[in-house]
Amino acid sequence: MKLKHDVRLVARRFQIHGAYQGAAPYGSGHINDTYCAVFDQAGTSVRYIFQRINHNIFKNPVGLMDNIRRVIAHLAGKGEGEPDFSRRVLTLVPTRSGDFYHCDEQGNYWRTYLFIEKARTYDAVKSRRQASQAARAFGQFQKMLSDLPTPRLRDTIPDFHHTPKRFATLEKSIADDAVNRAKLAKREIEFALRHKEMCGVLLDAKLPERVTHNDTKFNNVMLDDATGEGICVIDLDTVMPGLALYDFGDMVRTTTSPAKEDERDLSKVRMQFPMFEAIARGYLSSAGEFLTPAEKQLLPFAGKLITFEIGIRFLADYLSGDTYFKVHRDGHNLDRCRTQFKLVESIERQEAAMNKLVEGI
Ligand code: ADP
Ligand code: GN1
Ligand code: MG
Repeated sequence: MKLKHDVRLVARRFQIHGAYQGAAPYGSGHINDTYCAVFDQAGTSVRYIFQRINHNIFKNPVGLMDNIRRVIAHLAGKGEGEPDFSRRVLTLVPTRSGDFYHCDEQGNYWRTYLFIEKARTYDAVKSRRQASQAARAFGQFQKMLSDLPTPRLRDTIPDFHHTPKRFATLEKSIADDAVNRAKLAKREIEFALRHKEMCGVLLDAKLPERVTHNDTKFNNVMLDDATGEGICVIDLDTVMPGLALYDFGDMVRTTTSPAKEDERDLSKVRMQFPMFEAIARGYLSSAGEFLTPAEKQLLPFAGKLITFEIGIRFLADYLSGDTYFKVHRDGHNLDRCRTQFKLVESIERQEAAMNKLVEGI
């Protein structure tokens, strides 16, 4: 298969020994280009992850890699000596000149990670145990980064979870209607406009700034094949200062519904209360010790808000002609928006019970 990029050529710049055997696109991320490449090392096939950083979205790839380097060094320092330590933290492979990224002739920035074997990510959650393990791992991740030494990490995307600004972008895309699609998304636009007033709640709550992941999708944590344990948090591009609730909110969004983010049969999309309970307990088992009462109380609301926020981002991108998220079919971003809004409705119906549950943990 002809790849979009010459991974073989890129691979030569990294400190990897053995003969390059081939590479293939990997995973289902919406932003970067990820490849799994295989090398023959003394008769054994060894896999590596190669990623091209999307520099249209991450405007400062060098600064971003410096964030990631610091985060990994900090996590690795804490885990040293633990069993299976090398599978619990991502490991960057250096280039031949000793950097952690390579800029190719087209101006693309590349990085390489050791492949974490005997673990995988899932696009949709299958069991309460998986939900709880993912949430525990993300909570642990926040806890371990709570004493990251200064300086403050860079904002790799400014205002990433600033919901009112996301809403303003949506309003502009509705007004511009650049590709004449607003008429195809009337109901979704109405839904968004009806929910505008909740956008500022987390910002107004004056919650503490922490180091957060900011993209805690269920497929950004690797679960161990043998034990099911949430073994390694991945996709560190958006690790930066943020609110703990952004991370919990995105867990609710991606780890409580049995359906994939782009499911077209909306009858399959719902917030399953037992899954919410699993992530609330899993997250609080690791993050409970540092969260303030205000943060804890807002956990269910954050689930609703972050689901709404990603929904309006998909909608704005649909209306602007699909310039941000990768799409694989017509109307893909609108389909994604619809699942998010369906989930918001499902959360709304159960919010009182969700609040009661969290109060009791
Ligand atoms: P994106 O930003 O595009 O979502 P990710 O960093 O999440 O990129 O990687 C995409 C997928 O590749 C992940 O969902 C995971 O399945 C796989 N992956 C990423 N890093 C590793 C790794 N070090 N070892 C094994 N698989 C990985
Ligand atoms: C993107 O890179 P990926 O696919 O893990 C996006 C997230 C969205 C998510 C929606 C940098 O995440 O913010 O929540 O898609 N990442 C960026 O699935 O915008
Ligand atoms: Mg990802």
